[in-house]
Amino acid sequence: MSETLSLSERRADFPILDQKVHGRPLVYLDNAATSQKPRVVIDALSNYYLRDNANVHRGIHELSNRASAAFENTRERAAKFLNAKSAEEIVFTRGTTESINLVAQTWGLANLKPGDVILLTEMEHHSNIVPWQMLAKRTGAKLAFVPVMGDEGLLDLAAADQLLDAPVKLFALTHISNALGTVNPVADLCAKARKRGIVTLVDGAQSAGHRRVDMQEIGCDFFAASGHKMCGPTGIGLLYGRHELLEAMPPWQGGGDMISNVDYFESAWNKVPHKFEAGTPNIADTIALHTALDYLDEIGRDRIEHHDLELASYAYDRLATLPRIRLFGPAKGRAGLVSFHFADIHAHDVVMMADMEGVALRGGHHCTQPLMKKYGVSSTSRASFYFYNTTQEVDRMIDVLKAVQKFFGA
Ligand code: C6P
Repeated sequence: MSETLSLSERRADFPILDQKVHGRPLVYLDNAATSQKPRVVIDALSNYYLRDNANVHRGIHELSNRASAAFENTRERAAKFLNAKSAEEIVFTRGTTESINLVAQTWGLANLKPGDVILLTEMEHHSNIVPWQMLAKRTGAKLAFVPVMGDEGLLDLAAADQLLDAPVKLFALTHISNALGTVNPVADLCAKARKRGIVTLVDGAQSAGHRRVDMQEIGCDFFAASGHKMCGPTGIGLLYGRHELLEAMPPWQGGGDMISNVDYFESAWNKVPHKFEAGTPNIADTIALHTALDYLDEIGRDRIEHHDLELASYAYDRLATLPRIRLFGPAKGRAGLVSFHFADIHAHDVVMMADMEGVALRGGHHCTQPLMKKYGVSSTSRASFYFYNTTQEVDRMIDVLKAVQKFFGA
């Protein structure tokens, strides 16, 4: 990897990376599960609690004004980060999962009827399957899935074309697969859906912190993301929704802040996006997310994307030299993760042995059980990268995996 691509100087911003695990320097390769947090984000959290802590949208005192302004500034910042048309199109949620559930429970319940089709893909995370199954049971709608082709893990786009011609009401698909590293052509697919009047939702859990995600370019109606996967705190996520849709949708949870007027028997709703944010929100984490978004844009999301691709390609090529390995996802143009399976060695054994060497991987079904079943494996091992990871860390992972294979006599 060329020197200009190396973002390893950023490692110093992440105090957690500078430690030994089981006596070995930590190699953190579980970034698809959650990213680490730079010191500026940790400082933003503690500064808020040290100086500004108050409830938002309620008080008239100075601390409440400060907290409210910082909270709403994050909404502006998130709108800019996603290139939404306005901050009103950004709803704060707990994360991708909650964003998708919100759409299912509001837009979905209001719009779906028996026989309507909810189109998903075979590579979706449980968060983009189960809420739709629950909705289908309540409304009588049906689920259909765009097939994934072979171990390369690309969507069957010809099949997608045909499936979109069924009476599809919603097409919900992931931007980047957390189990394969596939990057889906979401802009093309959303354009095809839009032509047929189909509403689209893009699961951006694995993309938002790793590349530019532009709502106008992607052209989706909804986009879901998690702050904790993009250098932000846990417990704060984003739902982008096209304004007309948010406006027409009923609220989800009832309570404080989501109303404009309450009587004993009737209430009127607040304007969007507040209509969808009942109760005291996650103020501190929202404010610290602003810092995380600034931090990512200061590095440059194009650089991060390039770094991800280079590192994942390097890892993929080195992994491919190991015996009895099955690699998942595309060989070229992949996102910053690699998923693999050793014949006769369970992923949990791989990950436990790697952990003893200080290398943090993830082994399991990655919340994509239907996809694992399709591939006939119960689990895979996964290394997922971020801009602070280095080729030296990939080399250490490969050494450890060779030792694992030797131990198991593979
Ligand atoms: N994937 C992983 O290790 P939450 O939990 O709401 O922040 O994100 C859910 C989610 C939704 N979609 C995709 C594509 C995801 O990858 C995830 C989270 C983690 O791969 C935990 S299973």
